[in-house]
Amino acid sequence: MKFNTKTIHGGQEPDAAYGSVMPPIYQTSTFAQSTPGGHKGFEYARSGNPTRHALEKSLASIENGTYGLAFGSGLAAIDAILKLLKPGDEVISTSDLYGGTYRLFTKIFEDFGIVFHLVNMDNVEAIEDYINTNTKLIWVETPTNPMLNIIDIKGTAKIAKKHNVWFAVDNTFATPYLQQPLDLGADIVMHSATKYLGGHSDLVMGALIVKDKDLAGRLYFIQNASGAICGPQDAFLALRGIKTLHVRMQRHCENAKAVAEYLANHPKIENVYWPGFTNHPNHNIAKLQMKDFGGMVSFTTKGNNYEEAIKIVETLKIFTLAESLGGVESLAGHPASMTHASVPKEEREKLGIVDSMIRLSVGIEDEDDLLSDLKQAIGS
Ligand code: P1T
Repeated sequence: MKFNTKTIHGGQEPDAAYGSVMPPIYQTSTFAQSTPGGHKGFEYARSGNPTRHALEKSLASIENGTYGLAFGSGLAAIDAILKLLKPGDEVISTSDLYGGTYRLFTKIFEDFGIVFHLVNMDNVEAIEDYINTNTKLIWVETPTNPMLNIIDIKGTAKIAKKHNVWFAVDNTFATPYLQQPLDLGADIVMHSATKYLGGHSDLVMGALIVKDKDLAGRLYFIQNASGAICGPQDAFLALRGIKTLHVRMQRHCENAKAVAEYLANHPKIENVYWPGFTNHPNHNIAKLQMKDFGGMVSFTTKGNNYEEAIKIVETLKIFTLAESLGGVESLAGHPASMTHASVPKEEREKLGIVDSMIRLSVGIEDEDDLLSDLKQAIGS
């Protein structure tokens, strides 16, 4: 089955009870048993719920995995991966990360004795310098949030395999429409399903997808033991969102290209970050491992003018100033004060997340309206 069919049918069958084409929302905490242990596959809704199960099968299908797990948020999904580790274990991660992931690493798990090496992965061979016998996990976000750097998934997978460490990819920005990390050698794919998978800014959810049975069993054990599951209503909404992922992504990519090109030619804009530019430092890897360049664009104002950036985000009308991304509607964010406020200013600036940076999640509205909105907000 091809991807555009999998989003609609992958892992899905009409419901066994009445043949409903969409799975019912099983809004229940528990399931009747005829005798202790005598149930129809579900006993308690933290351990499993048929609506969540339908979503988990869809997730596994679209990422070319075997097992899917749905969580209450993207961070809950990352939290579950980190619980595979023990004090003293080490993680090598991209330095350029969603601020909440950085906070989870440095403010929670560091206190439990996990050691994090946050490194620039432009050259994946540099990863090997940090590998030792305690290394258990390589964590990659690609494209990164908000700098839109691209990390070589295949190259990283080779290093992970050589040293026998788990390799996880946060595929939130790309989605499986653009890249399928398990096919490129990753062990775990993670999503903030809050974003493109849900696609309509109406839920908060996380997802993990793996191929390996033993790893799936360990992650399921953590999901059930720690309990950060998603509810059935949200599972239903995510399933509905996934069914249009391919058509939405196509338009996100087209509109983002138009926005990036408009900004790159604007005299009041300093830098535009979008992996589709041939002069983007990782453009060649992006071309190799992604089908298109995604719906996210970041930029800075001329002379790193903070006041000008704030004026722009306040003046935009169709782009709503808000956290998050990946919904059908366009959003604008100010990473330094919003999504990346938990990264210390000095660290942020080293990564390029300056105070005049604006991050756009380009939606699927009419391209002309989006460009007009930017024009009226930025001026000429
Ligand atoms: O918000 P949550 O569903 O818990 O997902 C966390 C997360 C993980 N990984 C990436 C790449 C993300 O972008 C996020 C969440 N990001 C935002 C809320 C944001 O506006 O960037």
